[in-house]
Amino acid sequence: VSMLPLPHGRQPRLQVEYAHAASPRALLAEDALAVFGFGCDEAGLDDPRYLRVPLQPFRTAANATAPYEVWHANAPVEHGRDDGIRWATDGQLLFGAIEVDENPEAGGVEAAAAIAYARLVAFTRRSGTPHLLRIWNYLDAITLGEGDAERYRAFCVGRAKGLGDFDAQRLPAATAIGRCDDARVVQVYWLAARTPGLPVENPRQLSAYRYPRQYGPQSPSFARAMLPPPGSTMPLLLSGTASVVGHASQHEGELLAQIDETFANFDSLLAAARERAPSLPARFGSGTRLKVYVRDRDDLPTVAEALDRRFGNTVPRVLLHAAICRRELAVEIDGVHG
Ligand code: 3EB
Repeated sequence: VSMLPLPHGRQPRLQVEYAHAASPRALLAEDALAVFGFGCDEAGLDDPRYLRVPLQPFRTAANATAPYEVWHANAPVEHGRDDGIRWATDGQLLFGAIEVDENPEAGGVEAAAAIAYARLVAFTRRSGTPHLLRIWNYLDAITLGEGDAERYRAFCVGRAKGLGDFDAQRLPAATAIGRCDDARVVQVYWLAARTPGLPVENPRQLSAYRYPRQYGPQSPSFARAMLPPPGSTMPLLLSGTASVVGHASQHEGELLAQIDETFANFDSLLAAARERAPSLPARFGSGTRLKVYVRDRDDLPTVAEALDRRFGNTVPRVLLHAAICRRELAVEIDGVHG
């Protein structure tokens, strides 16, 4: 890894912004750790800090152009490419991204996930920022296949293999979502830090790493949320959250009830996080950013209206068309809160 030594005196800083711009280049300021463009027709940019996320954004009359997501850290940010990984760091935080093609003759999605995670872990461990805080996983046709042959379950097996020996109580927060461009490529991007964060579990939900066997041979490897390292200027990192109570999906076929249940899960998760970080606001507001993943394209306007009713314009959010990893789940939400 050719990362230059960067000043360590400062505390980690992360600010997530949804920004409209004619091109992502305009958003690559000196403090930009990462810039994300959503959708399949997003042209993009050849810079290690720029990542095209293959999920179609929902456009409304008021939101004719899709926003970019920008991660601001401490300037200056160093960036580069190593071993198929694009990375950027300010010495406190690391953004990394890897994409691994699935080869059906060589293990398919399971092997691609194992390769992606083994390289992610090796790279991050030998960097100056070895502590994983948050991981996003995007894979195609996530619920294709029956029983243990389902692609999400195979992904979970590959992820755990790539992670190697891990302590379930120290897993990062995560999202695993279906991309919708038919590309059989596992895309993984992550945020790591020089000092460890504190994983938070949700008292309303069984820890995902303890899910029973009925959901697959390998339970999903993630924490429900991650509190940032002490002293940092960073939000709480919220994992993908859906209408799951205990380990069971709730309200099959009832979109609005699933949304309400998801926010009930967030209320409980925030209460758990506030036991460790009392200054964290108890409710979502102007310091929150949400990404809302909606399985059926036709549900997008209904979800947009439900969020308008709940939050008005107080909580910045992006709606994305993306498949959830259980067929009965119509919506999943992740984000940051501070
Ligand atoms: C759930 O609660 C919904 O496998 O990384 C949410 C967030 C979900 C992350 C993952 C899966 C993952 O089980 C699914």
